[in-house]
Amino acid sequence: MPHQTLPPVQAPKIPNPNPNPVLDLSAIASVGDYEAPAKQLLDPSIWAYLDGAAADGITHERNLQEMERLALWPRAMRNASGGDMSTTLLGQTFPHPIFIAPTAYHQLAHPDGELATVTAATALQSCMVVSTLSSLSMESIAAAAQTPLWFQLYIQRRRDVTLDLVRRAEQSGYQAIVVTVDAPVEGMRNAQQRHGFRIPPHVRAENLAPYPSEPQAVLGISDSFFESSLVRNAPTWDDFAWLANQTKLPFIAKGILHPLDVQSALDAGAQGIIVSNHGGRVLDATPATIEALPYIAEAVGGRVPILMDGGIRRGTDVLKALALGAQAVMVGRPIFHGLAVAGSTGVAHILHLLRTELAMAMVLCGIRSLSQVTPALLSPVKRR
Ligand code: FNR
Ligand code: LAC
Repeated sequence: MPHQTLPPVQAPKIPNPNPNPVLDLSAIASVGDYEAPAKQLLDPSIWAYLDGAAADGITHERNLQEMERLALWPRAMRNASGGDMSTTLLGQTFPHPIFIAPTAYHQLAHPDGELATVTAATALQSCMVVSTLSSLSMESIAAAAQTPLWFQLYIQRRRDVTLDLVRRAEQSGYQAIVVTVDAPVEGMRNAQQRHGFRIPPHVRAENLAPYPSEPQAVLGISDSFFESSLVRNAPTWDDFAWLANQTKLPFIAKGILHPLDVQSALDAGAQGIIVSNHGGRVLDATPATIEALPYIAEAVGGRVPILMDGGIRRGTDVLKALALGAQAVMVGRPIFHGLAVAGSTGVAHILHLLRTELAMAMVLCGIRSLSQVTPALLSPVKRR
């Protein structure tokens, strides 16, 4: 029998919203294709913040490289019709496992900021995790959302302020609190320093605007970092546990990389774990998240759901993370690339591409449902 010719799968072309003649957006076919035009459009110091990583960027690169080294091991002739990509977490079913990671200040990339992002998330039915440091208020983002929202919490120095943030999230309909546990201090942001990055005056952390600003620690040459207020006031699992007791919303710990931290998180009341190294933006020289994931999955032992972020750029990456024990993934930097190039349309297109690629990879691996995804989907042979 002759080969049947498959129709080419066409990504919908997006209209060029940029009058900038230097940019040819007609060539955008993948998530990665958004990066170069985004860089071209943004001020170099803004790019250094949005796309940058800590120190030498080794962890960030490793997230991408280790993902590439893994190989899917497809199975043939297994019909996948009737398949679906839904995933159930914390009692809630999501139509697909591709979530938007919490990231600060979307207005740095596009004037519509988080409103553009949440519109895209709604269109593609993605769960969006809204950052404590969003450039629009969590209330205004929620008012525009018709998709599940989670609120990412940076525990503040003052407990009353932290609690007020949680109450506001409850009142505006957020369905979970994601507490970021891997960034008590900022990390060596050398790219930002080299470019003299400052948050421009028209952008601010709108959620924190009602509260007195926290004093900035300035470290003199002979001051001990360990004794600085930053380190002295850094949150601990006790704060997490105290907070988790104040609300009915599920608490999820974001930024777990070591399997020995899993029990501490669960003891403190975490009902979900996000394997993350903050996209390599805090501590450089760590394992990639895809390397840490199987160890954490083993430590969790199915007790709570696991999500992973860092280096998700393809539908096949989603499948790899799911094969190693995640139930969903989150995407960070590409959201900014989409925002910078085409606002809401760009973000929607990025989510659409990832979702389509995941569906295609499932069909090609003969998988009908994400519950059929197991470690057997990965080949033991890795790229060197
Ligand atoms: C982040 N990230 C982040 N995480 C968080 O918990 N709260 C935050 O406010 C931010 N802000 C933020 C800003 C920017 C510009 C970036 C790039 C990232 C980390 C984010 O949630 C996620 O862990 C990584 O971005 C995932 O890696 P990829 O997808 O960027 O490779
Ligand atoms: C960052 C902080 C805001 O990664 O989490 O820039």
